[in-house]
Amino acid sequence: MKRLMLLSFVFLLSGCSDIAVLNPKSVTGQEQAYLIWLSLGIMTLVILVVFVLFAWFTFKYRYTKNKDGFVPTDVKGNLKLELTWTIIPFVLLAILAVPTIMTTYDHSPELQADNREGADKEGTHINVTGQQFTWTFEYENGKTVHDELIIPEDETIVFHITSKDVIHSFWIPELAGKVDAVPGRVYTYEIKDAERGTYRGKCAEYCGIQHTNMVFNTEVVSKSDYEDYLKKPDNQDD
Ligand SMILES: [Cu+2]
Repeated sequence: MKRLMLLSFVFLLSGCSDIAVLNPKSVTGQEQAYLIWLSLGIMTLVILVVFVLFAWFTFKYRYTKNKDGFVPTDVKGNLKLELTWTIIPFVLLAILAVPTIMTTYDHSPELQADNREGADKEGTHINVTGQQFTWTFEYENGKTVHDELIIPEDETIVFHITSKDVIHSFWIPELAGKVDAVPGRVYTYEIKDAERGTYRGKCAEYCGIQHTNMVFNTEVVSKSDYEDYLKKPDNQDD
């Protein structure tokens, strides 16, 4: 039975070999993957220390015959130990919090204006609108396209994300983490230096009966191909 459980665990793990989030194709994705590995590293360290101490104490203070009737002396606090187990978690949390907050703010810059036109930041600006059950992408020259996102490689793309109805979530797992698309608000989100390729995008917030079909294709192309693409007419089908 134990072996069976172990085996099924190995099978479960083997499913993890191709996690897009851990194999990112953009600088933004790499920075986010680094945070995942950093937190995993710190958690592993903590769990190892806890488990080793647990095993050691269980063994050391186990019941044996010659401890019969033994009553340990009453200890009233230990400043050194208490300081140690207060300061170490504090330091670990700081190591985790500082890069996480810096990266988060860096990837969601505050701009002078919510909309593409008034934004002060360098890069390619694209308005993203979620609506049951489609994504609309509006480029800098006004070109508007549904469920197909074309972006230039090796550039900073600034998305201005919003929703027309309910909360959706904009997610291209191979390029960057998800961002909520909230009606009445515009969130800015940057994807830096994407590699050329085709990636799946999806809505990552359950938004209604057709939520699963709220997907889009992302194509990262060369800068000249991107310029050519902008000149082509919209593919608006409604
Ligand atoms: Cu959805």
